Amino acid sequence: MSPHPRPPGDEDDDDRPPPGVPASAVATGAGLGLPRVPEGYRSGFACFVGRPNAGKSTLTNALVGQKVAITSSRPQTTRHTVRGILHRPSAQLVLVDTPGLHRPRTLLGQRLNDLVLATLAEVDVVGFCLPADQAVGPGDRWIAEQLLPLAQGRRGTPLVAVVTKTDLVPRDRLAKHLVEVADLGPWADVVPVSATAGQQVDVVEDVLLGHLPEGPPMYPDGELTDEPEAVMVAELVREAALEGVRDELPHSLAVVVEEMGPRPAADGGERADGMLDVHVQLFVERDSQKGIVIGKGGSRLREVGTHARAGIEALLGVPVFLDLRVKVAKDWQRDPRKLARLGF
Ligand SMILES: Nc1nc2c(ncn2[C@@H]2O[C@H](COP(=O)(O)OP(=O)(O)OP(=O)(O)O)[C@@H](O)[C@H]2O)c(=O)[nH]1
Ligand SMILES: [Mg+2]
Repeated sequence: MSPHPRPPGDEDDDDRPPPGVPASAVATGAGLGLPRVPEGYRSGFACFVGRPNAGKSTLTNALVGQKVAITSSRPQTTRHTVRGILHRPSAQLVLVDTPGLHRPRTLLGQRLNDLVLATLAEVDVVGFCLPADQAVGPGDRWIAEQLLPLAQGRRGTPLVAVVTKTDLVPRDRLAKHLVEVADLGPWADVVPVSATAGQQVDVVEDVLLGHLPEGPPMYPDGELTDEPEAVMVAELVREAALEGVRDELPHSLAVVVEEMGPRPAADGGERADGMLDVHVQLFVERDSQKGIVIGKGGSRLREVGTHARAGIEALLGVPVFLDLRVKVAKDWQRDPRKLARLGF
């Protein structure tokens, strides 16, 4: 896994305007052979922040219309910034889903928080996600405090409070919650949404798009994410492995794709079905965890493999031979060298 996505604004993508070309030339496509951009076209970055488990990744996927970020009921599922891209006739919105902000207990936790705070500084609009089924707590107040300077700073980044999971609470409780959230900070908007019930997702979209500056698209039409395939594959395996594990284990899991390539046919040539060989390494922090992940006679690991393979085949569009191995990397969450090796 390589959780090193480019920060917003980092222009090393071939499809982006070449450096030194004035934005106006790009906007009209003048002399560059680029497609014409309609008058008033908007583009920019929005980032979702919030406590772990607030529903940021689920909302990102709902807005993009495809799974670009894994989700789970375990806190701290997201461990790197994931970009999902929305294409509209008059706008392009790059959504940056971030790890949940929390009180860090490990070096990994600290790194994740730092990553979120760095991302915040570079986006055009921030969506602060607060779950409707949980009272506004000290964690939310702390995040609101971190956001305040963004709104007051030179960029004057608009802050939108997004009250998630509205399907979980009755209307009167939601109304009270919305008032509490409104009092928490200088929000440009407060929007209630349920990503799983598909309620108000379009309103979130409209509100975020409304805060984007004018500018040309940054990604080619139809591109929904810039996550490398190997990262998405590793994430799908981690999502499957998170299912049904408890306590500390979700935090202790890390997944890396070791190798991915065409599976040769029996005669050594190419296979007609294009099957891929995918070798994946799962890391845990202790021997006891290794046993849990593998399960009795390998039963749990087989289930994880079956589940993950379905997702990977849907993503890549070819049959996949998935090989999963489990290894112990003792206390990797607290070890700078191991963190580096795992890409953090
Ligand atoms: N009922 C309901 N559940 C939701 C909704 N949105 C998310 N969830 C659930 O909430 C849990 C957490 O969702 P995620 O999207 O993974 O949350 P997150 O904020 O990305 O979490 P981290 O990556 O850990 O920070 C999952 O079990 C989701 O299915 C919603 O609108 N309604
Ligand atoms: Mg997430």
